[in-house]
Amino acid sequence: MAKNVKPPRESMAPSVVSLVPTIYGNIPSFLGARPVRDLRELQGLDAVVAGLPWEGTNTWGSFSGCEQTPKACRAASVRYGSGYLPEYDVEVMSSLKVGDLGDLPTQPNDVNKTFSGFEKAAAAVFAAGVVPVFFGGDHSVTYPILKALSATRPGRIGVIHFDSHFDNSEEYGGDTLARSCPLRRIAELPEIDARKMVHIGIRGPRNSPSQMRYARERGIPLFTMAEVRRQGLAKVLARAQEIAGDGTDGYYVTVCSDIIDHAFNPGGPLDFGGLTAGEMCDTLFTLGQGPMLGLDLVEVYPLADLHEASVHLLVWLAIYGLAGLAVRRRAGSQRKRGKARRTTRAPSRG
Ligand SMILES: [Mn+2]
Repeated sequence: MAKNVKPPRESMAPSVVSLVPTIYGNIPSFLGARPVRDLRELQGLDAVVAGLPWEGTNTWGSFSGCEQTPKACRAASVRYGSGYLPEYDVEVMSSLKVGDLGDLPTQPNDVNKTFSGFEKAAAAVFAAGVVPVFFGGDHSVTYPILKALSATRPGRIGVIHFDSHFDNSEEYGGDTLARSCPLRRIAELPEIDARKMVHIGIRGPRNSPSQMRYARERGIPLFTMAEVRRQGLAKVLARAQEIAGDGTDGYYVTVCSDIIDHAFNPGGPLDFGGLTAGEMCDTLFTLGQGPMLGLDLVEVYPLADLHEASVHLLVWLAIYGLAGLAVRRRAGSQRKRGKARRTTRAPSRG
């Protein structure tokens, strides 16, 4: 690292790449976050970014390469300096202690070994009380994460799922851990109450009647995209927070990029009629301000991503989610300070 190079003082200035710590090879850490080389270094962090560079069974033609998304997102994040959002006057990197755990190891051709590694690392993140932001990978990666999270808080986890698809198939070509199956595997976990899961934005002809039946049978609340348009997004989000937060310690948010209309998501799946990019940014800012226990962003294909538009979009979504978390933490510490002041000022009753 060049010693005579000064870091940019303007938070909007792209970080001087030579000053951003690398996470591996020549890949910078996410928004210049502190690299976390050992799970013991998680203590004291507010949030941690981690890559889940896994692609299992392919369910449609050329949609692949999503194991490259985490490193593409890290490289793209350099454009956003410290992650400042003027519309909310929040600067992510000065408001939160964020680490970058790098990419979790995978074992090609051994999904079980790979997922048990993901689960173990996620368990350490949750045990340290740190909010993870995971970059997939395909959507199957959400299952080991929820397995780890629900084990720490049996029966007390909500799940808010944004997707054009149910992703609740029993199997795909004999693979029960394929990208079209994770929501079913999650609903089957004994520590998960399926009625505290919520599907939002489901639409279009890449779904099947049996998937709809499964959601109904298990009592998983469903807001199709038609329903989102009818009620309005704000109302649906408020209702989803109520459902996923009812009697739980909080909710986990999983986002398939095809919740967003393909017009805004050229490097994601070909699904139309979805949310705009801006609507999804605001959505994550809103959910981040609630008891969000973790977030994943999955199914972007860098090899098909013209101008890296979808990769940048995922970075934006992560920043908006983290900004929401920053607002929540700020409100929390103000409450704590207020309480401490009241306690010191309170007249002695002894
Ligand atoms: Mn999807």
